[in-house]
Amino acid sequence: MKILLVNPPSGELTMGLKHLSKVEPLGLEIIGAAVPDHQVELLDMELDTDLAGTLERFQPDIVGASSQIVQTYTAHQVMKTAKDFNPKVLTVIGGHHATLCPQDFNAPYIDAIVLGEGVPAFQEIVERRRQQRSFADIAGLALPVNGALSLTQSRPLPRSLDHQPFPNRSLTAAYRSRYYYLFESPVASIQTSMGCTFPCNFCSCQKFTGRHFIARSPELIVEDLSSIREEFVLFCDDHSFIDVRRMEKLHDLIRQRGIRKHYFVYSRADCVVQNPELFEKWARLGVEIVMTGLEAVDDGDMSSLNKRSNVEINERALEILHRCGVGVSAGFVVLPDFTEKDFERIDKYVEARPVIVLTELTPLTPLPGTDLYREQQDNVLTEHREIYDLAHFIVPTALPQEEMYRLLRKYYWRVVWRAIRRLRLYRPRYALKPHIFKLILGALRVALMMRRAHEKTHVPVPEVQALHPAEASTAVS
Ligand code: B12
Repeated sequence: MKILLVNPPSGELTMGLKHLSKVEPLGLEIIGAAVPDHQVELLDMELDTDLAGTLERFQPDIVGASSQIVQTYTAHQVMKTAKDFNPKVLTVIGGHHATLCPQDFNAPYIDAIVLGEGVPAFQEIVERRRQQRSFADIAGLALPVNGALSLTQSRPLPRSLDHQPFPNRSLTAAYRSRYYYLFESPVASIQTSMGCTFPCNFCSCQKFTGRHFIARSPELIVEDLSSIREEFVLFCDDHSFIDVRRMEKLHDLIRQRGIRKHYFVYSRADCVVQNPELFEKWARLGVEIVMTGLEAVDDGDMSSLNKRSNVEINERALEILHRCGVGVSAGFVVLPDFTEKDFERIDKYVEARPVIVLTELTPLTPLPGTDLYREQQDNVLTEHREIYDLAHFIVPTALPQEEMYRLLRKYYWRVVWRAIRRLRLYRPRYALKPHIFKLILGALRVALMMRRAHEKTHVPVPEVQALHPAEASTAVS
């Protein structure tokens, strides 16, 4: 059979990271690799929007799309276009937002919604389709039937990710030279684990796996890594370092294999503090930047997020990473009651700590499916999924929204200049990358969008959404 996998573009109203990075759709590369007996193509609509032409040329039997929240409506468009093109095409949606909020995809032109890690369910769907049999007894699906969603029996979480095939990176061969992540290009992604066991109330990743950490064996990761041609590798995990012994072993295997690459990884600050030697070793192995949610510069703000960490821990983590010669990309949550004083405090904090090369200022965003969404559901200003991009203010703020975006712009410019200064000191090779022009244009675009961002919460929600109002779903278990 012919299977077309589509990464829908993020929505037009979406701003932020989408203008500063383009990264391979790793989930779809894994899904594509899981059905090796079939002819698979991957259309990354972030870089090629010709869906109609691809359908016409390839004539697929199955169209599968992925879904982050900001892709909700474009994913609908992909599914609808495929069905309109040929009603016999089987349309399947999977991915992060479809898992947390399947009701957002309850539409007559969507045949199946895959919940959670998608490999076995997709293999079964393809096999049943080949045999022209029903999907009703495939576990872990939501099936739109006569306007309602019918859930099949739940699929137990996998114990590890070792059942997954290696991603088929040849599916994105045509795009690879255009992928970049902030100041790095070309870039490849790898997944070494999924999920996080901590209960931060704003995070949707822990909900995706019901607060379980699901790991891939170091031996398999090294095998996958050794097939990657790009020098810079982004770890697409929620918290790579949660299992310290696994990361020790992975480190040792990478060293033994003589793999020399540069890495961008995620870790909680408390994990750095508990394992300084491990981070020293990984720094020597090639970790350039550790991305960590510091979240706040005072403990009161931190505890409101159920982060189970504190400012003292952040401080010690920064010292350790500084000593290791690793840069930090620090995320801070912009709370709804912030005034300019709070932005200024974060800015001063960052200015005084040269190890922080990048800063993210993220408006508190109740992502559907999280505990925060449940708490704030009656308070959200809009259900428009395109602006649930961690860059818009979704809940009412103490200051007028226009003022909040002005402050966000003002302090983001400081972030940009500081990043340029610090990266030149820290990692001089970054300054020379040719895709820097894309980054500059992206940053200007975001700055322009932020000027009008306060108006976006009033944009009417597209009909697909209005028909199926979202309520938070529980994690798949
Ligand atoms: C790498 C990454 C990015 C990359 C882009 C990756 C890409 N090509 O789409 C960059 C850095 C550009 C990025 C940007 C953004 N991201 Co991002 N990103 C991630 C991250 C860290 C890893 C994604 C990944 O590769 N995972 C590994 C792959 C293997 O898993 P997967 O994609 O989920 O696929 C599996 C299943 O979902 C399923 N599946 C997926 N698709 C399909 C399709 C079918 C047909 C089937 C059957 C199954 C299936 O099977 C796959 C194999 O198991 C996740 C965190 C996370 N836990 O996922 C956040 C995450 C996805 N990002 C998120 C967000 C909010 C954003 C941004 C809006 C803003 C921001 N500040 O990050 C922007 C906008 C992105 C856009 N589309 O425009 C949120 C999404 C929340 C949500 N509810 O949807 C996440 C979950 C992080 C979070 N903070 O909560 N991101």
